[in-house]
Formats: sequence, structure tokens, C-alpha cells
Amino acid sequence: METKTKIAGAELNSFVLNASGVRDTTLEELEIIGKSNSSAIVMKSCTIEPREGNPEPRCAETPLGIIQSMGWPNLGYKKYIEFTSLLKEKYHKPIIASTAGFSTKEYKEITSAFQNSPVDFIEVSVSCPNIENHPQVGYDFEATEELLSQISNLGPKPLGLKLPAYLDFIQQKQMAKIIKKFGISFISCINSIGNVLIVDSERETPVIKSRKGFGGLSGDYIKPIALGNVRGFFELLGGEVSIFGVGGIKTGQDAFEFLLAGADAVQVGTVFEKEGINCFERINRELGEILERKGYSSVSEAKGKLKYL
Ligand code: RRO
Repeated sequence: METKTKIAGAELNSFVLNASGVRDTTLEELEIIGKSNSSAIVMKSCTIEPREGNPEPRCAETPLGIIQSMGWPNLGYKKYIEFTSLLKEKYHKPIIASTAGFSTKEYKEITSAFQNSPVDFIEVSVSCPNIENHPQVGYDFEATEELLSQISNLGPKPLGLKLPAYLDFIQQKQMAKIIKKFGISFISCINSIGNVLIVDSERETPVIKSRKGFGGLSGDYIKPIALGNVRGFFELLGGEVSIFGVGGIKTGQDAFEFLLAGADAVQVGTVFEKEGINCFERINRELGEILERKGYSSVSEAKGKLKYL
């Protein structure tokens, strides 16, 4: 069964796409996503200048997920604008830019440039962990308002926010108010959970080197937290703002759980890293089978339909 869906009014031909940050930094990697069954191409969060990122080893897999402190390695936003034209022409699927910055001025320059590019959506990351002395903007509501007052009116393309995990409803409420105030079109819940530590007890060291072992956590560990954020925002935003569910989705059943919670589509990162491009077709097929077995005729029929006990 098809799993067509819509984000900010635009059609995606399936419910499953890649999440920013995994195998999406170089043109070669983006072309692999282009050829895959990912329903859009999400690009690595980019900064004004190219960055090499943090020292290696900066990423470690565990059976339940990944910890990483990549440090925003990317080619600089101008390259991603160049890539967008090429990718759109070749792969005919929506392209989502992901923006990062060290100041409002930088976010403004990058967002403005993407507004004047062929990109389809702009996902503004206010949740990048992993930079020394650079807090995640999304945990500072005043700073988020100030940022959005500068970048939410720079052009016609749908603007979204990649949010950090909120562990208290008051934080979700404050952010929902800001999302409505600035007419944000979509949100992506959640980024990896920042500043966790995984210890190798044999070596008596952290499992990654950068930032004394602190890193962002993804995969199975974070799925219930991501679900809680998707559901919280779905209720607060009344279904008016599109939601990408992100965090620990590796099967069609996971995708279905996010759909019930209120997601319009899901982005997959950790499973893409571990399994490769096959994951897009597989998760999508599994989701279609579940919908069919349960008698739903479309994704939209099941959206947000979580039943309370
Ligand atoms: O590059 C990174 O360290 C990174 C980014 Br920009 C992000 O948004 N989330 C993450 O877990 N790592």
C-alpha cells in the first residue's frame, strides 16, 4: 500500500526519508539518497564556512544506537545550494536544507540564501549539540524568539525547526507558542539527545574521543522520548503544523507508532547508518503492510489516532 503524505502542503511520495546528519554531507552521499527510496533528500546541517568537525573517533555504535560528537562537519552552505540544482534535476524529489549557525547573523545569511535557491524546505536546526561553549538554541526560548524574528520572513519557502528533546510539558508549551507566533510550517522532533556519556569499562574510557566523550545519543534509546515530543506537539499545535518524527525509527511498526502519535512523516538516521539505503524501502513496505492489515486506506486516516486507555 502507498504511504503518500504531505508536509507543509507539499506531497511526499512516501512516509520515510533520511534524517539530517547521516551520510548526507558530500554530493556522492546525497546522490545515493537521491537514487534510494527516501521520499526526499535531507542535507547535512550547514554553516557559513566549511568545517572539518571534531577530532576522531567521534562516532560509536552500540547495539541500541549511536553516540556521536561530529561537530558540524560540512562543506559550507554555498556547496549545498550548488548541489540542490543538480539533485533536483536528476532525482525529482523534494530537497530539504538544514541550517546551523553560530549567531543570528549567520543563520540569517544562510536562510536567506536558501530562500533564493531551488531548495523545497528549510529545516533550521536549533538543536545542534556537540559544539564546545555553544548552547542548543532551542533550550533558550528568548534566544529562539530573537532568532525567528530575524529569519522567519526572508522568503516564501516553508521554514521548519529541528527541535531538541523537551522533557517537561512547560518547555513544549513555550516552544509551541513561538512556533505559532512565527508561522513555522513544520517541526522535526527530535535531534539526538545531547551531552550523554557511554563508557567502555574495559578500557576505562569514553567510547568517543571528542569533547571528553560527551556526545549526542540516537537510536533505540531515544524512541520513547521522540514519541513523547511528537505527541506533545501534535496536541499543542492542533495538527496545523506538519511534524517529522525522528528518533529510533527502524521498522514499519516504529513508523506506525509515530503516525498514531501525530507525525506526518518520519526521518531515519541511525538505521540508515547501520543498514544502508535498503532501510527506506523496507520500513515503508512494513508500514504499508501494517496499514493494510489494520484496514486503513491511507496514512492520513491513521494520523494522530492514538487511543487513550
Ligand atoms: O554535526 C553534529 O555534531 C550534529 C548536528 Br549539526 C546535529 O544537529 N545533531 C547531532 O547529533 N550532531
